[in-house]
Amino acid sequence: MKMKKYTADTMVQAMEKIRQDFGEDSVILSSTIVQSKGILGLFKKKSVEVVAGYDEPISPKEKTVPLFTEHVKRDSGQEAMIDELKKEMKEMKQLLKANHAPFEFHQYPEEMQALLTRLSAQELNDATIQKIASEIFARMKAEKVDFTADEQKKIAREILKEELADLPFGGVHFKKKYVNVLGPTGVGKTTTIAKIAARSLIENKRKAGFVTTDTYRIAAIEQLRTYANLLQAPVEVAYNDTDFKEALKNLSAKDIVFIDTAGRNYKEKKFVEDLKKLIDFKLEMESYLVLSATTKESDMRSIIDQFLEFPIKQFIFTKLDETETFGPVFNLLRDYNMGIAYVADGQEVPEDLEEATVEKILTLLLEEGAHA
Ligand SMILES: Nc1nc2c(ncn2[C@@H]2O[C@H](COP(=O)(O)OP(=O)(O)OP(=O)(O)O)[C@@H](O)[C@H]2O)c(=O)[nH]1
Ligand SMILES: [Mg+2]
Repeated sequence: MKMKKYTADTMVQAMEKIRQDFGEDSVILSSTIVQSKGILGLFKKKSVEVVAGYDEPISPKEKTVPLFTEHVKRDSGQEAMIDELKKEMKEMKQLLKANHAPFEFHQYPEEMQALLTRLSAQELNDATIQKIASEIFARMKAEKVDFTADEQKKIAREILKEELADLPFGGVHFKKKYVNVLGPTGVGKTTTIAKIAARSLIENKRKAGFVTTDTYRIAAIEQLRTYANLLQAPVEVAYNDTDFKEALKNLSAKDIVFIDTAGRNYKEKKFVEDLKKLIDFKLEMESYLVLSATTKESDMRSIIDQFLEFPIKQFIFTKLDETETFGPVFNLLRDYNMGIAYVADGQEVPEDLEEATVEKILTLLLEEGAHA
Protein backbone atom coordinates (compact mmCIF):
# COMPACT_ATOMS: atom_id res chain seq x y z
CA MET A 1 0.00 0.00 0.00
CA LYS A 2 1.18 3.50 -0.85
CA MET A 3 0.35 6.73 0.93
CA LYS A 4 -0.43 10.22 -0.21
CA LYS A 5 -1.15 13.38 1.76
CA TYR A 6 -3.99 15.75 0.84
CA THR A 7 -4.78 19.21 2.15
CA ALA A 8 -8.19 20.84 1.74
CA ASP A 9 -10.52 23.31 3.41
CA THR A 10 -12.92 20.65 4.59
CA MET A 11 -12.83 16.93 5.14
CA VAL A 12 -15.46 16.49 2.46
CA GLN A 13 -13.31 18.27 -0.11
CA ALA A 14 -10.31 16.16 0.83
CA MET A 15 -12.39 12.99 0.48
CA GLU A 16 -13.58 14.10 -2.93
CA LYS A 17 -10.03 14.61 -4.16
CA ILE A 18 -9.02 11.21 -2.85
CA ARG A 19 -11.97 9.55 -4.53
CA GLN A 20 -11.19 11.28 -7.80
CA ASP A 21 -7.65 9.94 -7.66
CA PHE A 22 -8.24 6.44 -6.36
CA GLY A 23 -11.96 5.72 -6.47
CA GLU A 24 -13.54 3.64 -3.73
CA ASP A 25 -10.44 1.57 -3.06
CA SER A 26 -8.59 4.09 -0.92
CA VAL A 27 -8.42 4.04 2.87
CA ILE A 28 -8.13 7.05 5.18
CA LEU A 29 -5.12 6.44 7.39
CA SER A 30 -5.22 9.66 9.38
CA SER A 31 -6.63 13.14 9.33
CA THR A 32 -5.64 16.27 11.23
CA ILE A 33 -6.94 19.78 11.43
CA VAL A 34 -4.23 22.37 10.80
CA GLN A 35 -4.43 26.01 11.68
CA SER A 36 -2.42 28.32 9.41
CA LYS A 37 -0.57 31.11 11.24
CA GLY A 38 -2.06 33.88 9.10
CA ILE A 39 -0.52 37.33 8.76
CA LEU A 40 0.26 38.92 12.14
CA GLY A 41 -2.13 36.46 13.68
CA LEU A 42 -4.95 37.65 11.41
CA PHE A 43 -6.61 35.71 8.61
CA LYS A 44 -6.01 32.42 10.37
CA LYS A 45 -7.42 29.57 8.41
CA LYS A 46 -8.38 26.05 9.27
CA SER A 47 -7.62 23.26 6.87
CA VAL A 48 -7.59 19.50 6.95
CA GLU A 49 -4.71 17.22 6.20
CA VAL A 50 -5.65 13.73 5.22
CA VAL A 51 -3.35 10.80 4.55
CA ALA A 52 -4.87 8.31 2.17
CA GLY A 53 -3.61 4.81 1.52
CA TYR A 54 -4.11 3.11 -1.81
CA ASP A 55 -3.03 0.03 -3.64
CA GLU A 56 -0.82 0.55 -6.64
CA PRO A 57 -2.61 -0.17 -9.89
CA ILE A 58 -1.68 -3.53 -11.31
CA SER A 59 0.54 -3.26 -14.37
CA PRO A 60 -1.16 -4.27 -17.61
CA LYS A 61 1.20 -7.25 -17.87
CA GLU A 62 0.01 -8.71 -14.57
CA LYS A 63 -3.57 -7.86 -15.29
CA THR A 64 -4.07 -10.14 -18.26
CA VAL A 65 -4.26 -13.56 -16.81
CA PRO A 66 -5.18 -15.68 -19.81
CA LEU A 67 -7.68 -18.41 -19.24
CA PHE A 68 -5.84 -20.49 -21.79
CA THR A 69 -2.37 -19.98 -23.07
CA GLU A 70 -2.33 -17.62 -26.00
CA HIS A 71 -1.31 -20.15 -28.62
CA VAL A 72 -4.41 -22.29 -28.00
CA LYS A 73 -6.85 -21.29 -30.66
CA ARG A 74 -10.43 -21.02 -29.49
CA ASP A 75 -13.39 -21.39 -31.75
CA SER A 76 -16.12 -18.76 -31.55
CA GLY A 77 -18.45 -21.05 -29.55
CA GLN A 78 -15.86 -21.44 -26.79
CA GLU A 79 -15.23 -17.73 -26.86
CA ALA A 80 -18.91 -16.94 -26.33
CA MET A 81 -19.16 -19.47 -23.51
CA ILE A 82 -16.16 -17.99 -21.76
CA ASP A 83 -17.60 -14.50 -22.12
CA GLU A 84 -20.87 -15.72 -20.68
CA LEU A 85 -19.07 -17.37 -17.74
CA LYS A 86 -17.07 -14.23 -17.12
CA LYS A 87 -20.25 -12.18 -17.10
CA GLU A 88 -21.91 -14.53 -14.65
CA MET A 89 -18.88 -14.50 -12.38
CA LYS A 90 -18.92 -10.74 -12.35
CA GLU A 91 -22.61 -10.67 -11.46
CA MET A 92 -22.07 -13.22 -8.72
CA LYS A 93 -19.24 -11.18 -7.28
CA GLN A 94 -21.45 -8.09 -7.23
CA LEU A 95 -24.25 -10.00 -5.59
CA LEU A 96 -21.93 -11.34 -2.93
CA LYS A 97 -20.60 -7.88 -2.30
CA ALA A 98 -24.06 -6.37 -1.96
CA ASN A 99 -25.40 -9.07 0.34
CA HIS A 100 -22.55 -10.06 2.52
CA ALA A 101 -19.88 -7.41 2.60
CA PRO A 102 -19.95 -5.90 6.07
CA PHE A 103 -20.61 -2.21 5.95
CA GLU A 104 -17.29 -0.47 5.64
CA PHE A 105 -17.12 3.03 6.90
CA HIS A 106 -13.43 3.86 6.65
CA GLN A 107 -14.29 5.41 3.30
CA TYR A 108 -16.19 8.16 5.11
CA PRO A 109 -14.60 11.24 6.70
CA GLU A 110 -13.17 10.97 10.18
CA GLU A 111 -15.83 13.34 11.49
CA MET A 112 -18.36 10.62 10.75
CA GLN A 113 -16.43 7.74 12.26
CA ALA A 114 -17.66 8.17 15.84
CA LEU A 115 -21.31 8.01 14.84
CA LEU A 116 -20.87 5.13 12.42
CA THR A 117 -18.79 3.18 14.92
CA ARG A 118 -21.48 3.69 17.56
CA LEU A 119 -24.29 2.55 15.28
CA SER A 120 -22.30 -0.48 14.28
CA ALA A 121 -21.53 -1.31 17.95
CA GLN A 122 -25.25 -0.96 18.61
CA GLU A 123 -25.70 -3.74 16.03
CA LEU A 124 -27.93 -1.63 13.86
CA ASN A 125 -28.39 -3.32 10.48
CA ASP A 126 -25.84 -2.48 7.80
CA ALA A 127 -28.35 -1.18 5.27
CA THR A 128 -29.58 1.50 7.68
CA ILE A 129 -26.04 2.50 8.69
CA GLN A 130 -25.17 2.75 5.01
CA LYS A 131 -28.21 4.92 4.37
CA ILE A 132 -27.31 7.24 7.25
CA ALA A 133 -23.68 7.47 6.16
CA SER A 134 -24.42 8.33 2.57
CA GLU A 135 -27.08 10.85 3.52
CA ILE A 136 -24.79 12.70 5.95
CA PHE A 137 -21.97 12.59 3.43
CA ALA A 138 -24.18 13.87 0.62
CA ARG A 139 -25.47 16.76 2.72
CA MET A 140 -21.96 17.71 3.86
CA LYS A 141 -20.88 17.73 0.24
CA ALA A 142 -23.82 19.87 -0.80
CA GLU A 143 -23.24 22.39 1.98
CA LYS A 144 -19.44 22.20 1.71
CA VAL A 145 -18.91 22.01 5.48
CA ASP A 146 -18.09 19.26 7.92
CA PHE A 147 -21.02 18.66 10.23
CA THR A 148 -20.61 18.53 13.99
CA ALA A 149 -21.41 15.36 15.89
CA ASP A 150 -24.76 16.81 16.93
CA GLU A 151 -25.69 17.79 13.38
CA GLN A 152 -24.85 14.29 12.19
CA LYS A 153 -26.89 12.72 14.96
CA LYS A 154 -29.84 14.86 13.96
CA ILE A 155 -29.71 13.53 10.42
CA ALA A 156 -29.31 9.96 11.70
CA ARG A 157 -32.34 10.46 13.91
CA GLU A 158 -34.41 11.72 10.97
CA ILE A 159 -33.51 8.67 8.89
CA LEU A 160 -34.09 6.21 11.70
CA LYS A 161 -37.42 7.82 12.45
CA GLU A 162 -38.43 7.64 8.83
CA GLU A 163 -37.67 3.90 8.78
CA LEU A 164 -40.08 3.38 11.67
CA ALA A 165 -42.71 5.77 10.35
CA ASP A 166 -46.30 4.71 10.96
CA LEU A 167 -45.46 1.96 13.44
CA PRO A 168 -47.60 2.10 16.57
CA PHE A 169 -45.76 3.04 19.77
CA GLY A 170 -47.37 3.07 23.21
CA GLY A 171 -51.03 3.67 22.94
CA VAL A 172 -52.41 1.09 25.36
CA HIS A 173 -55.81 2.44 26.23
CA PHE A 174 -57.31 -0.62 27.95
CA LYS A 175 -60.28 -0.40 25.66
CA LYS A 176 -60.42 -4.13 25.03
CA LYS A 177 -61.61 -6.38 27.79
CA TYR A 178 -58.80 -8.92 27.58
CA VAL A 179 -55.08 -8.23 27.61
CA ASN A 180 -52.61 -11.05 27.30
CA VAL A 181 -48.88 -11.54 27.22
CA LEU A 182 -47.11 -14.20 25.22
CA GLY A 183 -43.46 -15.05 24.87
CA PRO A 184 -40.55 -17.34 25.64
CA THR A 185 -39.41 -18.40 29.12
CA GLY A 186 -38.25 -15.94 31.70
CA VAL A 187 -38.50 -12.74 29.66
CA GLY A 188 -40.70 -11.05 32.26
CA LYS A 189 -44.26 -11.80 31.12
CA THR A 190 -45.72 -12.19 34.63
CA THR A 191 -43.86 -9.20 36.03
CA THR A 192 -44.88 -7.11 33.05
CA ILE A 193 -48.56 -7.99 33.18
CA ALA A 194 -48.54 -7.14 36.89
CA LYS A 195 -46.96 -3.78 36.04
CA ILE A 196 -49.54 -3.12 33.31
CA ALA A 197 -52.41 -4.15 35.58
CA ALA A 198 -51.20 -1.94 38.42
CA ARG A 199 -51.02 0.93 36.02
CA SER A 200 -54.48 0.37 34.64
CA LEU A 201 -55.87 0.23 38.17
CA ILE A 202 -54.03 3.31 39.36
CA GLU A 203 -54.52 5.42 36.25
CA ASN A 204 -57.85 4.20 34.99
CA LYS A 205 -59.47 2.92 38.16
CA ARG A 206 -60.76 -0.18 36.40
CA LYS A 207 -62.04 -3.34 38.07
CA ALA A 208 -59.56 -6.02 37.12
CA GLY A 209 -59.13 -9.77 37.29
CA PHE A 210 -56.35 -12.16 36.32
CA VAL A 211 -56.20 -15.49 34.58
CA THR A 212 -53.08 -17.57 34.46
CA THR A 213 -52.64 -20.44 32.08
CA ASP A 214 -49.16 -21.11 33.42
CA THR A 215 -49.79 -24.30 35.32
CA TYR A 216 -46.42 -25.88 34.55
CA ARG A 217 -44.66 -24.31 37.49
CA ILE A 218 -46.34 -24.24 40.90
CA ALA A 219 -44.49 -21.05 41.75
CA ALA A 220 -45.97 -19.32 38.71
CA ILE A 221 -49.47 -19.31 40.15
CA GLU A 222 -48.20 -18.01 43.49
CA GLN A 223 -46.18 -15.34 41.75
CA LEU A 224 -49.24 -13.96 40.00
CA ARG A 225 -51.35 -14.28 43.17
CA THR A 226 -48.89 -12.15 45.09
CA TYR A 227 -49.24 -9.31 42.61
CA ALA A 228 -53.01 -9.77 42.29
CA ASN A 229 -53.46 -9.65 46.08
CA LEU A 230 -51.64 -6.34 46.24
CA LEU A 231 -54.11 -5.05 43.67
CA GLN A 232 -57.00 -6.79 45.41
CA ALA A 233 -57.92 -8.56 42.21
CA PRO A 234 -59.01 -12.20 41.86
CA VAL A 235 -56.94 -14.85 40.06
CA GLU A 236 -58.38 -17.72 38.05
CA VAL A 237 -56.23 -20.66 37.04
CA ALA A 238 -56.88 -22.34 33.71
CA TYR A 239 -55.44 -25.80 33.09
CA ASN A 240 -57.26 -26.32 29.80
CA ASP A 241 -59.62 -24.62 27.36
CA THR A 242 -62.73 -25.55 29.40
CA ASP A 243 -61.16 -23.95 32.49
CA PHE A 244 -60.26 -20.95 30.41
CA LYS A 245 -63.88 -20.37 29.36
CA GLU A 246 -65.01 -20.91 32.93
CA ALA A 247 -62.43 -18.43 34.24
CA LEU A 248 -63.62 -15.75 31.86
CA LYS A 249 -67.20 -16.38 32.91
CA ASN A 250 -66.22 -15.94 36.57
CA LEU A 251 -64.57 -12.65 35.74
CA SER A 252 -67.35 -11.38 33.49
CA ALA A 253 -68.20 -8.52 35.87
CA LYS A 254 -64.68 -7.11 35.61
CA ASP A 255 -63.78 -4.20 33.33
CA ILE A 256 -60.52 -5.75 32.30
CA VAL A 257 -58.95 -9.20 32.52
CA PHE A 258 -55.21 -9.77 32.33
CA ILE A 259 -54.13 -13.14 31.03
CA ASP A 260 -50.69 -14.51 31.84
CA THR A 261 -49.33 -17.43 29.84
CA ALA A 262 -46.57 -19.95 30.39
CA GLY A 263 -43.15 -19.33 29.01
CA ARG A 264 -42.25 -22.27 26.81
CA ASN A 265 -39.68 -22.96 24.15
CA TYR A 266 -41.97 -21.83 21.36
CA LYS A 267 -39.48 -22.94 18.74
CA GLU A 268 -41.26 -26.24 19.34
CA LYS A 269 -44.42 -26.27 17.29
CA LYS A 270 -46.25 -28.34 19.90
CA PHE A 271 -46.24 -25.47 22.41
CA VAL A 272 -47.57 -23.08 19.81
CA GLU A 273 -50.42 -25.50 19.08
CA ASP A 274 -51.19 -25.93 22.82
CA LEU A 275 -51.43 -22.19 23.24
CA LYS A 276 -53.75 -21.83 20.26
CA LYS A 277 -56.05 -24.49 21.72
CA LEU A 278 -56.05 -23.00 25.20
CA ILE A 279 -56.75 -19.33 24.51
CA ASP A 280 -59.55 -18.07 22.35
CA PHE A 281 -57.81 -15.30 20.45
CA LYS A 282 -60.99 -14.35 18.66
CA LEU A 283 -62.23 -12.66 21.83
CA GLU A 284 -62.03 -8.92 22.27
CA MET A 285 -58.36 -9.20 23.15
CA GLU A 286 -55.04 -7.42 22.86
CA SER A 287 -52.04 -9.74 22.69
CA TYR A 288 -48.50 -8.57 23.29
CA LEU A 289 -45.37 -10.49 22.47
CA VAL A 290 -42.89 -10.00 25.29
CA LEU A 291 -39.20 -10.20 24.40
CA SER A 292 -36.12 -9.49 26.42
CA ALA A 293 -33.80 -6.92 24.86
CA THR A 294 -30.90 -9.09 26.05
CA THR A 295 -31.77 -11.93 23.67
CA LYS A 296 -29.64 -12.42 20.56
CA GLU A 297 -31.28 -10.92 17.46
CA SER A 298 -31.29 -14.17 15.49
CA ASP A 299 -32.99 -15.97 18.40
CA MET A 300 -35.58 -13.21 18.73
CA ARG A 301 -36.31 -13.60 15.03
CA SER A 302 -37.01 -17.30 15.31
CA ILE A 303 -39.25 -16.67 18.33
CA ILE A 304 -41.20 -13.96 16.49
CA ASP A 305 -41.58 -16.23 13.48
CA GLN A 306 -43.39 -18.75 15.67
CA PHE A 307 -45.82 -16.08 16.81
CA LEU A 308 -46.67 -14.64 13.42
CA GLU A 309 -49.86 -16.68 13.29
CA PHE A 310 -51.11 -15.06 16.50
CA PRO A 311 -52.85 -11.68 16.36
CA ILE A 312 -49.96 -9.85 18.03
CA LYS A 313 -50.72 -6.16 18.44
CA GLN A 314 -47.30 -4.94 19.48
CA PHE A 315 -44.07 -6.00 21.14
CA ILE A 316 -43.12 -5.34 24.72
CA PHE A 317 -39.37 -5.24 25.31
CA THR A 318 -38.11 -5.98 28.81
CA LYS A 319 -34.70 -5.91 30.52
CA LEU A 320 -33.57 -2.74 28.77
CA ASP A 321 -31.56 -2.16 31.93
CA GLU A 322 -29.52 -5.29 31.29
CA THR A 323 -28.14 -4.35 27.89
CA GLU A 324 -26.55 -1.44 26.13
CA THR A 325 -27.19 -2.69 22.62
CA PHE A 326 -30.43 -1.54 21.06
CA GLY A 327 -29.84 -2.03 17.33
CA PRO A 328 -31.58 -5.45 17.33
CA VAL A 329 -34.75 -3.88 18.76
CA PHE A 330 -34.74 -1.36 15.93
CA ASN A 331 -34.00 -4.02 13.29
CA LEU A 332 -36.91 -6.15 14.46
CA LEU A 333 -39.40 -3.28 14.47
CA ARG A 334 -38.37 -2.34 10.99
CA ASP A 335 -38.32 -5.85 9.55
CA TYR A 336 -41.52 -7.10 11.17
CA ASN A 337 -43.31 -3.80 10.78
CA MET A 338 -44.42 -3.95 14.38
CA GLY A 339 -44.46 -1.27 17.07
CA ILE A 340 -43.79 -1.42 20.81
CA ALA A 341 -46.38 -0.85 23.50
CA TYR A 342 -44.14 -0.78 26.56
CA VAL A 343 -40.53 -1.05 27.53
CA ALA A 344 -39.49 -2.42 30.93
CA ASP A 345 -36.24 -1.56 32.58
CA GLY A 346 -36.14 -3.26 35.94
CA GLN A 347 -37.73 -5.65 38.39
CA GLU A 348 -39.78 -3.20 40.42
CA VAL A 349 -43.53 -3.52 40.05
CA PRO A 350 -45.11 -1.24 38.90
CA GLU A 351 -42.40 1.42 38.54
CA ASP A 352 -40.10 -0.11 35.94
CA LEU A 353 -42.38 0.15 32.95
CA GLU A 354 -43.04 2.94 30.51
CA GLU A 355 -45.06 3.41 27.39
CA ALA A 356 -42.73 3.16 24.44
CA THR A 357 -42.11 6.07 22.11
CA VAL A 358 -40.10 6.17 18.92
CA GLU A 359 -37.96 8.97 20.40
CA LYS A 360 -37.04 6.79 23.36
CA ILE A 361 -35.80 4.00 21.08
CA LEU A 362 -33.82 6.44 18.95
CA THR A 363 -32.23 8.03 22.01
CA LEU A 364 -31.14 4.62 23.27
CA LEU A 365 -29.55 3.96 19.89
CA LEU A 366 -27.87 7.30 19.41
CA GLU A 367 -26.91 8.67 22.80
CA GLU A 368 -23.93 7.42 24.74
CA GLY A 369 -24.94 6.60 28.32
CA ALA A 370 -28.64 7.11 27.57
CA HIS A 371 -30.07 4.45 29.72
CA ALA A 372 -33.41 2.91 29.94
N1 LIG B 1 -33.54 -6.53 35.03
C1 LIG B 1 -34.81 -6.78 34.73
N2 LIG B 1 -35.39 -7.90 35.18
C2 LIG B 1 -36.70 -8.14 34.84
C3 LIG B 1 -37.42 -7.26 34.03
N3 LIG B 1 -38.65 -7.78 33.86
C4 LIG B 1 -38.68 -8.94 34.57
N4 LIG B 1 -37.48 -9.15 35.16
C5 LIG B 1 -37.06 -10.29 35.99
O1 LIG B 1 -36.97 -11.45 35.19
C6 LIG B 1 -37.26 -12.60 35.93
C7 LIG B 1 -38.37 -13.40 35.24
O2 LIG B 1 -39.56 -12.62 35.26
P1 LIG B 1 -40.99 -13.26 35.08
O3 LIG B 1 -41.97 -12.16 35.08
O4 LIG B 1 -41.19 -14.36 36.04
O5 LIG B 1 -40.81 -13.86 33.62
P2 LIG B 1 -41.84 -14.77 32.82
O6 LIG B 1 -41.69 -14.43 31.39
O7 LIG B 1 -43.18 -14.67 33.41
O8 LIG B 1 -41.21 -16.20 33.11
P3 LIG B 1 -41.91 -17.61 32.84
O9 LIG B 1 -43.34 -17.47 33.23
O10 LIG B 1 -41.15 -18.57 33.67
O11 LIG B 1 -41.73 -17.89 31.39
C8 LIG B 1 -37.68 -12.12 37.32
O12 LIG B 1 -36.57 -12.19 38.16
C9 LIG B 1 -38.07 -10.65 37.07
O13 LIG B 1 -37.92 -9.85 38.22
C10 LIG B 1 -36.77 -6.07 33.55
O14 LIG B 1 -37.32 -5.24 32.82
N5 LIG B 1 -35.47 -5.89 33.93
MG1 LIG C 1 -44.48 -16.12 34.14
